[in-house]
Amino acid sequence: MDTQLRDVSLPARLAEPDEAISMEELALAARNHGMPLEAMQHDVTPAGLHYLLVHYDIPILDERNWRLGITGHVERPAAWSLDDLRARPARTVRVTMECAGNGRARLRPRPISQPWLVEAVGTADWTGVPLRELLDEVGVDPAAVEVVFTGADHGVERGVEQDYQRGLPLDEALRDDVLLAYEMNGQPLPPQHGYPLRLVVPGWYGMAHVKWLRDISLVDTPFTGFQNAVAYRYKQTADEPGEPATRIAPRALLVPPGFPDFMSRRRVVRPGPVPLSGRAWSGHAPITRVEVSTDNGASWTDAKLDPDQGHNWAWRRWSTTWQAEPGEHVLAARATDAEGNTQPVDQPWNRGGFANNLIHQVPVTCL
Ligand SMILES: Nc1nc2c(c(=O)[nH]1)N[C@H]1C(S)=C(S)[C@@H](COP(=O)(O)O)O[C@H]1N2
Ligand SMILES: [Mo]
Repeated sequence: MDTQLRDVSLPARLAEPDEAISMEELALAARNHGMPLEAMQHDVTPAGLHYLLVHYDIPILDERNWRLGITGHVERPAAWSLDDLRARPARTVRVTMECAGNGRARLRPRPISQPWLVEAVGTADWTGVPLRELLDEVGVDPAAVEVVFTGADHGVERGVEQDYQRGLPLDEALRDDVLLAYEMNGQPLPPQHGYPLRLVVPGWYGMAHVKWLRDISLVDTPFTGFQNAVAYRYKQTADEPGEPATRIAPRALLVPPGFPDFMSRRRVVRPGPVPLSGRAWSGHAPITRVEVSTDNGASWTDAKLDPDQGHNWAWRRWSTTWQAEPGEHVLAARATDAEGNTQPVDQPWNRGGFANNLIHQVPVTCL
């Protein structure tokens, strides 16, 4: 541990073959919870069931002495209180957010980090001020290329002490659905989801949606902070620069059918028609197809898609019926989006365990 704290930019570690989940990984998993998959029955995930990821500690902030400034390469730097932001025209976007590390714990070798299975996802209605309106007001300097968002949380990660910070390319920051959100599902942001204000970048993996915002700054060279330049990059080896993680790869998940065994969580169903449903999403393009297999991937049939929720950034419900027969089965689902992106049958491995959108498989016992 001492070495980890001192050595700058240690690569993330990979588990040895058959190395079990450690107490450190368990400690992360107990703080950073996933969404129970049965919650996919809701269009909008109730806030307490939305997945949670916090790198350091949840900062305790009070909006009465909180202000947000926009500085750097702008013509008229400015700052706002939360009331100032609330007084402006509000916009709400329904967004499916997923952690880039979702699926990591299933990879072999396993990257040692928050050990997500598949439940690091949730959908919320985020309400706030379009970032673009504030940028127009301060006047973006033509030299600016990225917007850097700084959170009020502070920690050390692989030897680098830091505030949680992310840079976002200016063209993405200027999209009209990128929000500075002060409400989640019609309520003030809960402390763990970024109170009093967070960034929402629809379609991008979770790491871009900076919580507990305390500063926004425009820069004239790409940001080289840890979360952009070291973490959240697709790398096969520790010393290559890698490509940045950005948009969410398509994924379909099943609401676990029937009922679970307490310890193994294996699913149990009775023979006969079993309704199957779930959700599918992609940060690249709308979902156009979900296929379901009830024979461990040997054959696939199209599921019925509900109408999408009126935009590209919230998950889409799918459903079908399975005629279950006594025995052991493996159910699976796979999503395809309008750009033809789909889910692989082989793990898309990288050292950080990012964007592992392997097909979801659910073993089921039919009694
Ligand atoms: N300030 C700050 N913002 C943050 C994080 C963080 O640790 N600190 N974690 C990021 C990551 S990795 C994810 S996946 C999402 C999780 O958002 P949620 O906890 O609201 O679901 O927040 C992002 N924003
Ligand atoms: Mo994440």
